Amino acid sequence: MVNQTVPSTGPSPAPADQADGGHARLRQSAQATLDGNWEHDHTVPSRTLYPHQWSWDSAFIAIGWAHVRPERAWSELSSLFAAQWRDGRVPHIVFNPAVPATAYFPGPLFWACTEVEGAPAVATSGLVQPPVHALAAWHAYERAPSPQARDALRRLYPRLVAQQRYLATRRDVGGAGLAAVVHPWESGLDNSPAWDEPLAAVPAEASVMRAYRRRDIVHAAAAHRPTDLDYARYVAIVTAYRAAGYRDVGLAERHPFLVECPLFNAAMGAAEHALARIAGQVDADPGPHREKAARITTALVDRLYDPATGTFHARDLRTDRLTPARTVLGLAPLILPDLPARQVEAVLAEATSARFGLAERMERPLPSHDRTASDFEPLRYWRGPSWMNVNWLVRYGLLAHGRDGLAAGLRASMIELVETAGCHEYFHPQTGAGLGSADFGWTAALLLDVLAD
Ligand code: 2M8
Repeated sequence: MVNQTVPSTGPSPAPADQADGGHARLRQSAQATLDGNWEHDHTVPSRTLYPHQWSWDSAFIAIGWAHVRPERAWSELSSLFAAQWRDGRVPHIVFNPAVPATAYFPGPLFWACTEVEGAPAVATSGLVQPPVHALAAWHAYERAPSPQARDALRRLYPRLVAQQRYLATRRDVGGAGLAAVVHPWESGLDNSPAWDEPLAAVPAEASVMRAYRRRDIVHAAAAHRPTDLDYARYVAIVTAYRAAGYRDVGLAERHPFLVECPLFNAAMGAAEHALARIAGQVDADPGPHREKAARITTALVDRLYDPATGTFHARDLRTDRLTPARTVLGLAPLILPDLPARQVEAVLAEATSARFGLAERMERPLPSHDRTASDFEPLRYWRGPSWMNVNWLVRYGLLAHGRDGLAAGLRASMIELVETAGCHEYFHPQTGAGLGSADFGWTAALLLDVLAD
């Protein structure tokens, strides 16, 4: 047994650290990252790689701000929703006009959205990202409730409802109650192996990228990013959508990439659950949100769960087949509190298998792809590395289903990872080394959130 009276010879933690479970410095460095990325009314994901506002980044970042400067959480979300299109879509990028157009590819000139009817005056992209905003808004409110926060929630509520309406109507290309993503960028997991099959069907040559200047590989190693062929296809899909004026009517007949993603749709269902709770605070009716949530969960299980693999997959609407990759996307439906017990058990079996390694004592957080797969790439972006946001979502789901021991194991591994490597964008899933951008927004924000529990 350690004699507590013997003075330690190692560096002793500062008094504030002792009072904070040893995490005061970690918390300070996470807040410093958020402060450094703050830009008048929003937070950039990274000053180098992503110098504008990103949609789902802002949602996760708002959760972190709620712990340290709650007014910024609401500014983050309201600045994003100020760029909402008339049809309800929340753009995946809101461009900061003060940043040179060439700082990020593809920039505002490539998207050419300000000319599109129903787009806002500020330059944006024409795509969306997973609708995690209602969940984030509710979580931020619960973390720091106040009359000001409730007013902000009240102002946000109709915009969150319009976002859901856009996805549930214009994006229900498959006609079964799920939303389709029209570009891998919409999934947020850009080069996930889940998209390999549908993406391979998009005609493109890597050589077209000679006509453009990728900015990402100026700031990050090319081996850690999507390939030129991936980018050629990303550009081809945007070009097709842009040529159609970013209209969704007729997508099934003309668009080259149409996929139902398990994470995206789980977020859409979780958003209805969150809206039901928000409705209770803003004098609205929670009933319709609960009904919509139940329908989304049923559709998700019917269409994206494969009893043969015991996990959720993406459905390629162009072939009407599930794509075979077993990625971390398949674990995301756990965030639905009404996921049936059978699917909960199956997803937990998948998560605790050697593929993902979830355990009450685990060395590293979940990877983005099956560790045992032949196409697992530990350095390349969403094809293997660990990311804080998907780990946060899975932990949220574990807590929702009362799996506190597993949630605690995941939390400890997330904290240890960032404590050792810093607030990086993503991490080597075996060594824990930091990859991509340093000082990354959602890593800092979600660390603050898990530290608070
Ligand atoms: C990454 O995506 C952008 C395109 O949207 C890119 O690679 O340039 C993804 O990790 C995405 O999930 C994230 O929202 C964005 C900004 O952090 O970067």
